[in-house]
Amino acid sequence: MIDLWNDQRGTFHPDSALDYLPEPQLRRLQLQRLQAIVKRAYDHVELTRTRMQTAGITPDDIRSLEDIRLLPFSTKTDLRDTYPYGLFASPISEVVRLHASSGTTGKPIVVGYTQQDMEVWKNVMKRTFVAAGLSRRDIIQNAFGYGLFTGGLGAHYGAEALGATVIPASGGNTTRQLMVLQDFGVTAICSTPSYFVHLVEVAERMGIDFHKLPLRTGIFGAEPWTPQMRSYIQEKTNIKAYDIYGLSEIIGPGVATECSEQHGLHVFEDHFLVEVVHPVTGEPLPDGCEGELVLTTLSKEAMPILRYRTHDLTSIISKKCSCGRTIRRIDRIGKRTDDMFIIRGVNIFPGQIEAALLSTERNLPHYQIVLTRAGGLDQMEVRVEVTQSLFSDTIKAMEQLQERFTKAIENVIGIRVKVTLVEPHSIPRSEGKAKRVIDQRN
Ligand code: DLL
Repeated sequence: MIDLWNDQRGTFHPDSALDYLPEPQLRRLQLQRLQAIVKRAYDHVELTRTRMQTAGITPDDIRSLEDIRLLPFSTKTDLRDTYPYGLFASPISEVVRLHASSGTTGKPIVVGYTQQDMEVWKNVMKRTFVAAGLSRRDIIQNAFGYGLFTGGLGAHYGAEALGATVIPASGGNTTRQLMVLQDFGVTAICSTPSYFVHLVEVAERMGIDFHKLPLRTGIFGAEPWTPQMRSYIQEKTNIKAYDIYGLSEIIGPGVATECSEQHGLHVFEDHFLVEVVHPVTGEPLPDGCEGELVLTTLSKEAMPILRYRTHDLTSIISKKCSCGRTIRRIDRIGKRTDDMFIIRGVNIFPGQIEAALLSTERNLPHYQIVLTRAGGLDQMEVRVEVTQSLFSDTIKAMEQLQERFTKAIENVIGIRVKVTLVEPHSIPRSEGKAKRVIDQRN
């Protein structure tokens, strides 16, 4: 008998049928949904209506998918300016869930979901797990934080809908996480990649051998991580590590995900319309060109978002994926437009530093980038935590290591920056998103 829950290829699942729609059908569905969502936002969201009126357009002007370019962009500032419910297109009595995401300043942004939005969210997360080869037979430890953050509950409902056994571990309490991991037969784990690396490190100190555990899949996201970090995780723990992407403003996790090919992230295009634009001019860029990801929700009732500037940098991969999915892929997101800092005229992204450090030492260093300002110029220091054994080694060995890191960073960014080796465990660990950059410039 064919097991529709998870066939031998580990990819097909009835709920994933939309991943394989013939392209013309997918585009037709997108256009229908786009027209409906633009009308919904125009009718129910004052800010959208005013913007569209200023631009001289009405929902009737959206006749093709390309017409999306007629619509004005929306940004995080819009969510702040209309805090908390100003972008809602549904009365609060129809909103069954709220989440919030902390911004860099002051108040968080608030996002809402109707019952129908919850169904969509559950469905895209289920498809995310299926793409990673998971089925109802899996035992999933969900170490994304539960609460206002979308990661915990988003993954939870999707995993339950899949029929898998979900352990709502949430983030933190590392010793208990490791107990669960060892004792509950866990086959898959969800967390930020940096928290998983922390788990691995603590497990090592406790003498736990990942190779002896049934764990085989990691679902990681919510922060940028490098291909080097993926290799480190996969080699160290013998699991397959998948990248998943999403953001609260659009739905939470469940916007895009990797499949078994681990080459780019499939966007759930039946629910999210993807564009890549020039980060400065906002002009659309051709497939394959790196630019800012712009997303439009195609089915979100409570909070339809049109042409949202994510600040995340990526490109659209138009080549068909060998997994057979027809929904297009975006490249993994390694940087954001607002991540970048300029040191001595050179544009630098934190991910470049991580890649350089990992190319030097096979054992993953914990690191932090500290930005300061002296004499009007930005300065950067890279603090790298060394392992116990290295730390107790000779001064000469430490100096050599420091020079290796400095050189590796110079090779990547083209300038020499200060590298400081710091004691083991002196860089704070995060239960959720890692804080890689400490900005002391103001
Ligand atoms: O981080 C939603 C999420 C939860 C995604 C769990 C994946 C897994 P926010 O807190 O609103 O939502 O943060 C969204 O995080 O704009 C990216 O800059 C970054 N981000 C999320 N996933 C990835 C990823 C959740 N796979 C912001 N790679 C986004 C790189 C990511 N950056």
